[in-house]
Amino acid sequence: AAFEYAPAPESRSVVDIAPSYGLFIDGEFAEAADGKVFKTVSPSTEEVLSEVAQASSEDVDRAVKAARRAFEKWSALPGAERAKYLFRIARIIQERSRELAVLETLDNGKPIKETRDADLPLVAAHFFYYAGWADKLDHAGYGANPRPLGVAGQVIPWNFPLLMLAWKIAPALATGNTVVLKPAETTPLSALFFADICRQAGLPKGVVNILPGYGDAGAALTVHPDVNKVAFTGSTAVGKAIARQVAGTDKKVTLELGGKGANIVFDDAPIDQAVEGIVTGIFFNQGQVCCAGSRLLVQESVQDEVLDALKRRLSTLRLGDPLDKNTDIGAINSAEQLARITALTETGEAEGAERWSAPCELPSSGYWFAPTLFTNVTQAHTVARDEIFGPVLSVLTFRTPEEAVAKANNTQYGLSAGIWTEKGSRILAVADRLRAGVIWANTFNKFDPTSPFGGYKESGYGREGGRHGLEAYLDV
Ligand code: TXE
Repeated sequence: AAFEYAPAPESRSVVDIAPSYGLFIDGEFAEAADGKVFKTVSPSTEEVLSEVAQASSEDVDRAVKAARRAFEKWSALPGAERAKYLFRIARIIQERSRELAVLETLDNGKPIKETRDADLPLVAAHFFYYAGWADKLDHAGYGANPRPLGVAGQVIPWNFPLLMLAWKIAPALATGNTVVLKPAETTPLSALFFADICRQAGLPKGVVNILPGYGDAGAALTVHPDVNKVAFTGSTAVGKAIARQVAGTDKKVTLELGGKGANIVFDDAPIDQAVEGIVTGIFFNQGQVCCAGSRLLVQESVQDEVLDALKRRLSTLRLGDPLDKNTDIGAINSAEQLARITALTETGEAEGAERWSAPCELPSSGYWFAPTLFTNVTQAHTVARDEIFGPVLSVLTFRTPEEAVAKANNTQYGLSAGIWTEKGSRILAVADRLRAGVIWANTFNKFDPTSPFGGYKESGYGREGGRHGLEAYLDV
């Protein structure tokens, strides 16, 4: 096949990316039935990293058949035996975490600091955590002997490719289901490395199948008659389309969709700490986070102080080569996503919101966007309502806790929120009235496999993580 493959500079020599990859079906790497391939590029340089087989509905059918065959044996294994495989996978992830972190950074564009310190430790932690449940399902509170559903069709996005895979695959396998997973088209590589890890761990053939491809393959997977459970993380539009398609079937569905999280800063908050939390809330992973704190609600009396400190802090962030350990802000994942962010910020300016961008030089190749704030924002502005999914923070103000709650809840979404205050009683009172699945107090974007995660309203339904995450994969 014709492809361009740039030999790796020294910094990437920890990971050996092959010039081409197949689909992973029934324990083997295979070409797509129609022979189609697509290229995956590094968003920070636009170099082609590899050429990957592109699944079609025929491949989906092959993979679902393999997963169905594997289900009979896998679901009949004692939980303690399934746990051994999951523990083994978790340990191999730890052993290969340097390689996986570099790979994820190359394919996604996010800083190595994040993949090394956040993504990879969490990926391993999810496999360890759910491995621990595999032999304790009778004690999970779902009655004796809860049953797995069968074949899980899982479609994931590009913002946390390996972590979203872990959120989906670890609970599915622990509960005795088998999996066909489609990674996002811009980030297929870490899922294919994970396929290799499944082989290394001796996981029985067909228990995990990985199908790189586009939305058509995702759609074919979610509607496949022999898929019993659909798990989707991605845009609200596609989530709704999936819900419509599976309506009237017996498939169980969980959807984790968009968000427009409010980060609420009260006047008694420790300002320096809050500023760090605002930065983590919206600039972690370039803001490409479903639970990002993309709306800052700051109490009017401390607005100037918070914004001055925030602008000073943003001026110190280092944007550039994501493989550099000092980089804070990496590349936007794709040209399409950059275009979406650009269009929404242009709308913000056209509607009269005031734009400020951190002074930083953007590299000449790759997809980049400087950390940006919008002030003078009203609730009617597009930048206060639509998910931007980029490093763009919209700042609104409030006077009373009641007004803060009303504004925070004034959104179609309901995934996350943050509260910054010294008063414990206020944290509890405000959190109680926020319609969001995850609420952080005096911190933001903290994740843990023991905590259920998921949304209210148009952010979707179902929970992933924790004991609740088991329920999505069991007949109770
Ligand atoms: O999402 P898509 P995109 C939001 C965010 C972003 C916007 C668009 O606002 O700007 O969505 O991103 C697969 N049936 N989020 O276009 O298309 C697709 O191949 C089944 C928030 O990347 O939803 C990919 O694997 N699957 C979100 C996955 O769905 C389909 C994370 C997500 O892609 C499909 C990502 C179909 N008809 C984007 N069409 C979050 N919740 O974190 C596409 N796909």
